Amino acid sequence: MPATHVINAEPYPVKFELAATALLVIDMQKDFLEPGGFGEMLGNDVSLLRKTIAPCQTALNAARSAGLTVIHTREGHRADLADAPPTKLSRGNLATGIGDDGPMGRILIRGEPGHDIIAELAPAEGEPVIDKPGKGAFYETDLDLILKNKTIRTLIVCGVTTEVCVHTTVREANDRGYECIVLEDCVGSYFPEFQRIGIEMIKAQGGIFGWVADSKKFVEALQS
Ligand code: C5J
Repeated sequence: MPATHVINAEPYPVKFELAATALLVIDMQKDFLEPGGFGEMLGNDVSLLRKTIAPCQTALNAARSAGLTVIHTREGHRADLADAPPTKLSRGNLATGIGDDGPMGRILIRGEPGHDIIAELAPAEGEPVIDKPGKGAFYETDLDLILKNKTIRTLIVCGVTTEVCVHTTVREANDRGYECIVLEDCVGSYFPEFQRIGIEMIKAQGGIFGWVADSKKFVEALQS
């Protein structure tokens, strides 16, 4: 019998099977969560995202202890920027934009210190890290292939930012037939109203994009 758990999510409780579930940690990178990165260059207060770190650690530890598949993503580009659409590069008329030198190296460039995942949530040995050029984790990556090969059907979703890369990825996953359970305290936005509405949009209309729970409910579900 496969190990099945029930999470007390909204809009209604939902079952997930351990062997068919992955924890997906989206873009918990220095470039978004630490001063001097892409997030700050866009004019944001990065401290607003930092409250997600402790709940993400709780979810990550619980997932690892339960033997769940854990997958991390990072948004970023090749050093030569060949994979960055010109529209993305020019957007915002930024003084310091993608590819420019910043305090943590070149902004949003693979291999630079700012592109790396924050130390608190560093990937463990063997956990896949998906480098994505877009907002969605399925766009031009091998995430779908990895999930299919592992026969994953349910994604427990953490990361930043709620209305951008988390939403885009959840929508992509939804259209590909995955069940998404977003942990509300593990996802964050620079805009409190976008956080609230972003969460509402996922669980509205009977769970149009999936379910919403939190790190505590996730731990309780794994222990039940
Ligand atoms: C953004 C992301 N916000 N990871 N990226 O540009 O959400």
